[in-house]
Amino acid sequence: MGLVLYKLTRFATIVLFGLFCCSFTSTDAYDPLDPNGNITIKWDIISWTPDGYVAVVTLFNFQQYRHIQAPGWSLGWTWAKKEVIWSMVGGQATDQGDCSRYKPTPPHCCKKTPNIVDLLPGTPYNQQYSNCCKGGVLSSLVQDPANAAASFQLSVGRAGTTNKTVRLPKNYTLMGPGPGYTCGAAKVVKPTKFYTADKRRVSQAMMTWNVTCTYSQFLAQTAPSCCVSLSSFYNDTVVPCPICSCGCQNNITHPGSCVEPESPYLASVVSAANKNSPLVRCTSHMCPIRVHWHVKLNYQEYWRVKVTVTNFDYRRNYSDWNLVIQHPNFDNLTQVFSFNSESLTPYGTINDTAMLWGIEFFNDMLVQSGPLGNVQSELLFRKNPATFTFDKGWAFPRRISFNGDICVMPLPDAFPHLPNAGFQQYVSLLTVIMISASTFAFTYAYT
Ligand SMILES: *[C@@H]1O[C@H](CO)[C@@H](O)[C@H](O)[C@H]1NC(C)=O
Ligand SMILES: *[C@@H]1O[C@H](CO)[C@@H](O)[C@H](O)[C@H]1NC(C)=O
Ligand SMILES: *[C@@H]1O[C@H](CO)[C@@H](O)[C@H](O)[C@H]1NC(C)=O
Ligand SMILES: *[C@@H]1O[C@H](CO)[C@@H](O)[C@H](O)[C@H]1NC(C)=O
Ligand SMILES: *[C@@H]1O[C@H](CO)[C@@H](O)[C@H](O)[C@H]1NC(C)=O
Ligand SMILES: *[C@@H]1O[C@H](CO)[C@@H](O)[C@H](O)[C@H]1NC(C)=O
Ligand SMILES: *[C@@H]1O[C@H](CO)[C@@H](O)[C@H](O)[C@H]1NC(C)=O
Ligand SMILES: *[C@@H]1O[C@H](CO)[C@@H](O)[C@H](O)[C@H]1NC(C)=O
Ligand SMILES: CC(=O)N[C@H]1CO[C@H](CO)[C@@H](O)[C@@H]1O
Repeated sequence: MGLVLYKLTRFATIVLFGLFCCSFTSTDAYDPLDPNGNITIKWDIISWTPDGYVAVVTLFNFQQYRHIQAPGWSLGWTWAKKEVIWSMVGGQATDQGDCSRYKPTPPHCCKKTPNIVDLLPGTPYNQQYSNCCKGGVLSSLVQDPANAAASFQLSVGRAGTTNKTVRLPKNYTLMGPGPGYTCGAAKVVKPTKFYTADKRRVSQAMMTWNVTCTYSQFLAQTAPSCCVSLSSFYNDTVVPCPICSCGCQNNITHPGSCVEPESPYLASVVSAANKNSPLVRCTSHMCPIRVHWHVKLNYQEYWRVKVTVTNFDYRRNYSDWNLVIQHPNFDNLTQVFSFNSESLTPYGTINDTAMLWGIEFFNDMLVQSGPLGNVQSELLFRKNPATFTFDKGWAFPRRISFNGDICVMPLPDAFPHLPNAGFQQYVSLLTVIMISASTFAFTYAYT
């Protein structure tokens, strides 16, 4: 009877865990941890010119934890009429297009579908615009709100010269830097008001429109780029990342898709021409990033976890990396020793997710694979006696993402378990039911 009940609850937990994880890997643009996350692009016409207007375009990253890393964003659109860009500051079109019919000075860009990128740091002052020139890098709202916006200014010709004759550009595209963002149609909104620094004068844009872009990992069509491994003080087993989490080693179809650390060719391959493509160390998971969660210590009122993020890519440094981790005990996170942390609470009542990121100049840069290619920190949680247990893998995270991409987890069945798990069924039955119930509540709330 006891055994049957035990098996039933165990089965239920596994099923619910399954539901739980699948509700997260769902492929639509909606992110339950960041339901309002978007990048909003705002155009403010600040003055009219004889043949068009001068506009300031600003990208705001309203996403909690997804940032845009090097080589940065690029923004494209389709002009509605025969507009040209006479000049730009704080950004540039990647392709001038055919400007042969303009003299004496050709426009900056004559393409019907211009594609704009940010300028690089160190751009001369006369080509800068406020918030520009960061090489297209945009921080996330939680990690660095001051650097979550970028702007450039452009002077548009052959366009309307009143708010009745201007046609809004269509078909906005945003790369960040890869695919994944879809942009909606531009919408005219109330003109932006600009205040002087002393707030004693306000001016306003001639006309303003907004475009909202949202991210979907499905559209990005990237293979997973990160996986999770687990261990604990109470069981010697180290549960590795699932095999082929991010792809399989395949010498036949992809020779050279990874490199062995002892390989005599390592140095030459790493410095080879194609520096932008990843080059991962050969592992069974083939991921560029592995997050290891080790349940380290058990105190009377607290317990302690060590989190290590390892970079297996020989060609890539991750600046301003971030982790988002979900575990029910994050409502009582007491101390994070060497990362920054902030709780992400999309639903006020469920406080189970935290964002962790590096400390500036200390470990905000996760350098390329090698002896220094990792960052680590310990987390101290206060136990809530009603829910705390080492049983049934409770101490392990429910979900982890690195830089906004979900990491592949081992199956709950493989989690290290207490040596005498089978004999604790009566003691832990209530706990199991509570976990199942709360898991169910999460599943319900998040789908
Ligand atoms: C974009 O994000 C902002 C800030 O979170 C939010 O106010 C706005 O409603 C969002 N826009 C859309 C279309 O979701
Ligand atoms: C255009 O300007 C007029 C007068 O300032 C204003 O009433 C109208 O709402 C504006 N239209 C748009 C689309 O901004
Ligand atoms: C917008 O882009 C889509 C796909 O690239 C294309 O089919 C469509 O014709 C474009 N619309 C305009 C107005 O350019
Ligand atoms: C337009 O975008 C700006 C800046 O992102 C935002 O403050 C404003 O609320 C947006 N307006 C609408 C109607 O979404
Ligand atoms: C790939 O090649 C290396 C070296 O030639 C070999 O050690 C390794 O076992 C091979 N891996 C597979 C999956 O065949
Ligand atoms: C990564 O950073 C280290 C230390 O700052 C630097 O030596 C190395 O060249 C960088 N590697 C890449 C691929 O950018
Ligand atoms: C969530 O938990 C963290 C860590 O204990 C705490 O700092 C934060 O205030 C909590 N947030 C809410 C909305 O309860
Ligand atoms: C440790 O956990 C593994 C499951 O990952 C299990 O197979 C093994 O029996 C456990 N070890 C002990 C000593 O119970
Ligand atoms: C033991 C303990 O501190 N429990 C607290 C955990 O967090 C929840 C919600 O923040 C509190 O209600 C508990 O008292």
